[in-house]
Amino acid sequence: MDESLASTIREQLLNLLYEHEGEFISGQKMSEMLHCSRTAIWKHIEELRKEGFELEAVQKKGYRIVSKPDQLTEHEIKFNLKTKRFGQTVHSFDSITSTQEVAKQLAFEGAKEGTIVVAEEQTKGRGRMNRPWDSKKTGGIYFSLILKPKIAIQEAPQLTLLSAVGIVRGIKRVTGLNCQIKWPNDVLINGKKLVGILTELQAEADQIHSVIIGIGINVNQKSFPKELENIATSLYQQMNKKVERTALLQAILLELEELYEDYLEHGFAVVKMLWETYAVSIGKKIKAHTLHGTIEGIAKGITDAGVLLLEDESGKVHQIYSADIEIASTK
Ligand code: BT5
Repeated sequence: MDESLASTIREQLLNLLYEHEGEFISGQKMSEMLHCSRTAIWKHIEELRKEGFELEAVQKKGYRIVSKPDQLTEHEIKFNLKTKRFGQTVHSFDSITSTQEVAKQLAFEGAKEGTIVVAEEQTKGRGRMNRPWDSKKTGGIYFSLILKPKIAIQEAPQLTLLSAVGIVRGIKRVTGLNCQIKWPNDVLINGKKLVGILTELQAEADQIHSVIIGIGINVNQKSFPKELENIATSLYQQMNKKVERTALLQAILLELEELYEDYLEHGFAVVKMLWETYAVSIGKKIKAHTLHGTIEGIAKGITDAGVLLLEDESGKVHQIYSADIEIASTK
């Protein structure tokens, strides 16, 4: 059979099984609905089992989904996804250098806004300033979202803050956990880093062509390499149970889309307000390590552009555009 036809039948078969989740559907019915033989259905069922689906077969009743593999494939992500655009086009990979690189290329080639690139593993996952992002196949989510907002270049950092808010809300919705945001791009839980966000721009002559939001979430990792043990955490470590990554990704995409639509229509105000309710560093004594040196002071808040305001001992307020933040005390 033609390979693409086989994969469409398989996809339709999966949809049928999902739609009848919790109940049996007979082989006869499936073969009628999908216009193929019962032998073909049986072969596809076997293929799905090899992929990690647990499918129960009972004589005279048919087949039933017992459990599905927690894989971030296009089908899994798009099934029952409630968004309009975010995640409706998916490029998924088992292993890749960095989802950022592929997303950049796709954006350059005209990919639609909302397209995501997702991978089970990145061999060159990176953070800001080319720092490495631990992206092994140990249960994290690594994805990049392509945006094409009509905003000024200097407003683009607002999208990092918007992303952090969407992620915190998605995590809360699926797990019930409350995370905090550390300016500008860390999502923390109990003081340890759970999520990193990397915002990269493609622009020409003052005009944004696309913004690629790269998001790495520690979900089901049971442990981390030595150098990260004290600073990183995963949802699994926090809850002592596995989290379904597809459901989490879907919830985050939905939160991000809602915030983004509001942002494009009404501006940064709502995101700013929400961001401040989740922010951990505001009002605290912090050290901002910038490319030009370290400034110490009290974090006063963020401006309407998403810039951090830091008041030093002399009362001078510095505008911080980019830095690594160290929270010096709980004052
Ligand atoms: C970030 O950088 O936090 C942004 C990370 C973005 C990763 C995503 S994954 C999908 C997409 N594709 C990519 O290639 N990247 C994006 P930064 O603030 O510079 O933090 C980097 C620092 O976080 C490292 O120097 C480590 O100290 C720490 N780190 C590395 N891996 C980590 C992990 N898995 N969990 C927590 N901390 C980690």
